Amino acid sequence: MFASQLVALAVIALSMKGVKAHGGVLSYSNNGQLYNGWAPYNSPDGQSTIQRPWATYNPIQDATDPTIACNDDGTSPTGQQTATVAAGSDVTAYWNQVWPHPYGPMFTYLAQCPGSSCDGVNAADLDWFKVDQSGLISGTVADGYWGSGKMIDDNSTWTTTIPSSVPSGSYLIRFETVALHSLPAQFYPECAQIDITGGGDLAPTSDQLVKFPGGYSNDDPGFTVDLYGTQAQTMTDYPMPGPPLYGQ
Ligand SMILES: *[C@@H]1O[C@H](CO)[C@@H](O)[C@H](O)[C@H]1NC(C)=O
Ligand SMILES: [Cu+2]
Repeated sequence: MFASQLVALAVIALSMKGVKAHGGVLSYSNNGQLYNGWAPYNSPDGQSTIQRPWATYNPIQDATDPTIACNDDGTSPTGQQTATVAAGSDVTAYWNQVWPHPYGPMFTYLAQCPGSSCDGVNAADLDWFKVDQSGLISGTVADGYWGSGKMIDDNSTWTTTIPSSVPSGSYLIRFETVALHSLPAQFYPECAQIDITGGGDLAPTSDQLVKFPGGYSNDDPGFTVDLYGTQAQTMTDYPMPGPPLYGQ
């Protein structure tokens, strides 16, 4: 995609939404059921959703930001709900349309909560493991096809299969898109509460577990890559940030 098309997309998003060309995960689906997300610009009173509250459409631009786990302070409101999700099933996250940033990776993380519910659990206290990622799919870092480009092509959605090997229990699921068209990188993470049923017995290993903040650094090559530099024009390997993928 060319810069002029990017600008055109941004202008469309701007005029349609009346807000900046940013955003986040607005809803989810699993097994044919749609779950509305948190509405960050509405009053928190009476909101009841599986999503953890989040603060703003603006990106986080510090990989060690205290809100990098879920784009908020990590706590749940009184109306917090939890979706029951079967291990092995697909969870889809819907970003606002049309997502304007086609250059950058996609990630999905899970974190198990210590008790029988994630209610009230601070997302920054949890140990997260990565269950899905998509970086540079084809082409070069300069103008290739990225996970976030695929997300846009898929109706601004990303679908992750909950591994059937994951132990049953209460989890936060963290969908994230990272935009690299300007630096510092733009992080867009949001989280939802799910109870995974019918799971397996493969716990993540210690090297697969990270805290947020903690799992990312502002020096990670995958977050400092310059799309407009000479090197990017021949670079076809994108260094995936974060811990190694679960189950491999
Ligand atoms: C695309 O996503 C929107 C929500 O953002 C949804 O209302 C619509 O049904 C989706 N379209 C298709 C073809 O799935
Ligand atoms: Cu944006």
